[in-house]
Amino acid sequence: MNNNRIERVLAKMEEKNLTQMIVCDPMSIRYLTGIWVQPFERLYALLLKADGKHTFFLNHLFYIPKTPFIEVWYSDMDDYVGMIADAVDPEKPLGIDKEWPAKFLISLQERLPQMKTVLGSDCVDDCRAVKDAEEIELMTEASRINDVVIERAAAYVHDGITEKELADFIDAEYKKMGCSGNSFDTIVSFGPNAADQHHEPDSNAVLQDGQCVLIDMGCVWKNYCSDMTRTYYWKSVDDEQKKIHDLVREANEAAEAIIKPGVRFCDIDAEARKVINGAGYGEYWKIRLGHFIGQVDHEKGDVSPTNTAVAEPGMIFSIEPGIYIPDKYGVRIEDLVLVTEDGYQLLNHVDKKWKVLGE
Ligand SMILES: [Mn+2]
Repeated sequence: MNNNRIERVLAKMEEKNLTQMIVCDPMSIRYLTGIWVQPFERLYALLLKADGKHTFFLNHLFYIPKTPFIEVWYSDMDDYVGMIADAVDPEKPLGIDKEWPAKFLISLQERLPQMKTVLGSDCVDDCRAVKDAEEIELMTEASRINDVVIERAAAYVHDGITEKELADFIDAEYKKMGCSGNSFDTIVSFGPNAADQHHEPDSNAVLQDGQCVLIDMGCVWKNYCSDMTRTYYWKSVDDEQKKIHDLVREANEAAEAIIKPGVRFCDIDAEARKVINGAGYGEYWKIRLGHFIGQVDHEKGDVSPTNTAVAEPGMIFSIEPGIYIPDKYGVRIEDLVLVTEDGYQLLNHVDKKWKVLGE
């Protein structure tokens, strides 16, 4: 159990006048308790109470060590929603995890029609957004591994390689480095395929001279994710590709340069957009600049024109501007950034200038 983290969540609940809340996202529960259960369709919930009397609802199938919480064990034949109804205070609002299945929530609402239910996940998600020292160490290591593996991948590119072959190489390297897996399916796209931002590596796409090689990849290291994108060029690069690459790199660096505590996310986004829009390429970049990351690749929080929240020390998010020209090519340059007490620190260190491979 992580008392610090639970205390932080209880403080957020107090701000929202919540005295009770259901947490069910297995990653949120692991974050608070250190316990990992994959419940699939079964009910799995931690009921947090302002008075510290937290209750864990567990199916006999779940195999976990003894916890410091009040444990309520149920079988598949029990009235488990009724057990939750007995444990909550129907006179007070109940915070609900955004991941709690409607089959449990609506059933509970039908039993306790007088009880108000409100979305409560922000209490946990806003804590998860600000990483503590242990998490920062794990995410720094996940990004260090990503730096090593992308350099190996760039060196592995050869004549006749397909997107799928390069993606498989990256995944195998992660395994060799001891990663438990990928934070998302590795993206490798050559030439025109790079205009498709979430392109799936194709076993028929063979690398041609002069094409760009966009690699967007992330591993999972001790439950924490990395995420980085670099764009390379095979055998040669033309002037237009160089110009677009430099623009994206400038947008990436301009945005990163202003990051420090107190800066609004919309203003970080605007720095990158100024560079790309100013050069007339705005129509080729229509998505947000970045996303938060932690136990999953995309966590609550983003770097976008509509997010007026401010950066705080300990937050980790991506900065990933791009220019995507349909039927031609795409360029994306992505780093993970950690907000420090007086500025920022990049978690990725791979060079961002355009680079020709195979020369
Ligand atoms: Mn990303």
